[in-house]
Amino acid sequence: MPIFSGDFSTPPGRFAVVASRFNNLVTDALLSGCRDAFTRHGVADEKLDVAWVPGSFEVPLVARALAESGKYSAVICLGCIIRGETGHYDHVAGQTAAGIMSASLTTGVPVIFGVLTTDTVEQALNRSGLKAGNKGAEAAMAAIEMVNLLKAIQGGTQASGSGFGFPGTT
Ligand code: INI
Repeated sequence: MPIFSGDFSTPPGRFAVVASRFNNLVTDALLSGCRDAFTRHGVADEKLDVAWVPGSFEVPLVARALAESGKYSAVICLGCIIRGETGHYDHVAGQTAAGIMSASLTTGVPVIFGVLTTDTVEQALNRSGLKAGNKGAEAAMAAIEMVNLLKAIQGGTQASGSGFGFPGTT
């Protein structure tokens, strides 16, 4: 019985990051953690492209465009949505999560959810490099694992006509 798993060896291809400028004190730190995790796993900065969007709500459209371009092994989405006094948070958080999942399923490219959804600024800061780790670094690790898992499932071959191929490896 084959058991597939993705390891954390240096993955093939290029990676794209979509980062939201809203709450950029936090998202700058998420991007920094993401880059650092990639670098330490053999993905140099030259293999990372970054696209900035105004807010998390705009992330899914750009993530999908990047995934559809066929240039990237995975797309990492970084954002920070902090609950306010109105229902705005629920709409932005819900649609951002749904849009990111949709971008992944419609393209077949791993599109990783590195968007913080917190009740307070303190919780967001703690998850972007303070007491509770760095969600951007976690997102990079999830991307590496997913790319290597899909590669293992495909037996390391390029799947024609699907987003599961690994750009730059054939
Ligand atoms: N965008 C965020 O990324 N985080 C937030 O906390 C946030 N809040 O609270 O409003 C937010 N709003 C902007 C939204 O993502 C869009 O950019 C805007 O609505 C324009 O479409």
